[in-house]
Amino acid sequence: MLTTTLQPGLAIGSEVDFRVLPGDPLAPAPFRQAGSSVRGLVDASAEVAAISYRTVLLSDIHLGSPDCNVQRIVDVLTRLRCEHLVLIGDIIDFWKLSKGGSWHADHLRVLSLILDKLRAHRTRVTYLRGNHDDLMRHLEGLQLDGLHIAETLKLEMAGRRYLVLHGDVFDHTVRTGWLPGRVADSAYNALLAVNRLYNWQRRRRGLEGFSIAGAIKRRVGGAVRYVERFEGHMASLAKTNGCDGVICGHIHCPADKLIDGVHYLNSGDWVESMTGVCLSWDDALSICDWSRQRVG
Ligand SMILES: [Mn+2]
Repeated sequence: MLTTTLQPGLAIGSEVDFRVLPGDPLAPAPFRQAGSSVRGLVDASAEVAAISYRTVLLSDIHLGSPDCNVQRIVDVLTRLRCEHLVLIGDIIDFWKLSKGGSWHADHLRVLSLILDKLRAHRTRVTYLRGNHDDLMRHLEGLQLDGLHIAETLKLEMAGRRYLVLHGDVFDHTVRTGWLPGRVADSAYNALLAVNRLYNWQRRRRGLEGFSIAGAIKRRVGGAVRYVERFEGHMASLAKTNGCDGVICGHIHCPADKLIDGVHYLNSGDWVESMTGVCLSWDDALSICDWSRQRVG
């Protein structure tokens, strides 16, 4: 089991191992070079009807938070068909709910849609806990029909072996010189509240929403270094666990890059980016961006 003292170099446990094998092993998709943002990102907005992938990995939906873009995730889950859905933590924001939060019918609808996938579509669903839904840790190891609850997962996709986990395990290390966990969370929440007001004004002027936190993570020194440290730790964790790649969430910063020979993928979130990692039926792994699709 993971603890807060885990360091890169230690193997991790409590994993569910899945092997995703295409009918014909195709050459793996070429990696993109390291960059500060998601390049070559698939614009999923063009897909107006069914969204069909072999495997879809989503994280940081934050149900129960006023900052969750719940209509967008409802829209995507309604149209999504896949063999395997991996939820990489912070799906339900119990931190927010413990302070009241914001829970309405659409938040429950997200959970219903996920259960529908299990029941009606025979989708395999793997739920990996995050820090905001750490309560799921108590259900770790549960396997019920197609539902698996675990801490980490190893997936073979596109000819490579990926370690999949939320990514909060190094918070105590990564945040050194930046902000401690709960303080950072409060500062982030305050920023999101300002962002909500700012976007409300932008939309009144007919402009698209803008993520202030996203801009800070891309441009402000301390935040940029935090993101880089996080990504480096995740890449070394993948290596020490015998994997060629890592897929995580947590920092709300979608990315697809190569770090020290490790393929680093971050699925992003449903607060700022509206993205996920998707494996197509012809075995291509990419980040899908649903931020610009029309909803409702
Ligand atoms: Mn998190």
